[in-house]
Amino acid sequence: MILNSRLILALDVLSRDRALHLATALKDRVDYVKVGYPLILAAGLDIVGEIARIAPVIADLKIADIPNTNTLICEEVLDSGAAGIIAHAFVGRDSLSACVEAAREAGGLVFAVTEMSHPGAEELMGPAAERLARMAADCGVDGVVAPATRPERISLVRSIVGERAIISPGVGVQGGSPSAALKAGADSLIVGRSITESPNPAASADAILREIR
Ligand code: 3DU
Repeated sequence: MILNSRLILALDVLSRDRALHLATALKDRVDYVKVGYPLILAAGLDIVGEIARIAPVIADLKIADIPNTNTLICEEVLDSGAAGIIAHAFVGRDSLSACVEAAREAGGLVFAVTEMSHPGAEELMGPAAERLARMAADCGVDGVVAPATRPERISLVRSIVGERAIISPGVGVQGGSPSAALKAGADSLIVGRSITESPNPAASADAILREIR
């Protein structure tokens, strides 16, 4: 995994042109560009390959299906140029292992979601997060996604996943602090709207980079 700037851009915009413009403007400030349903549904799967020619792409499809369907989804998105995928852990060991195997075949990275950053995640995911993190590590994921909105949860997940990467969304608009998330044990921050909706995305990215250096 690339850990230079420790910033992953969440490119949740709905226009192909805007996506390509932002990826180009920010490529030297971020390690990966995370592309998910909003952009892929709006611009088509080819956008993954187009962005991948600018910066490495993590496809955030939060894959959560039976093993066979997970394999098919992973193969499609990895074939289209993604360097990594994000899958849900809660679906179970067999489903997550299917994603790990597909990623290995393609030479890609796989990250498992253990607990999400929004308030609703405290309802069901929070109480299960430690078990999910343990299972994800057992399955051989490259990393996990843990909430920057709850730095203490990042520390807990770190104690479970050891050297595996922790990537953390939830800073900025969702209220999390970039430096607190890294101090708690995150390796990289996933940041979307604080950058993409800024009048000056590059300056906003630079402000985060200054804070975490
Ligand atoms: O709140 P932001 O605009 O910085 O975007 C955060 C991104 O990370 C967004 O793409 C969202 O779908 C993703 N994400 C979470 O916010 C929380 C999670 O637990 C997992 C992914």
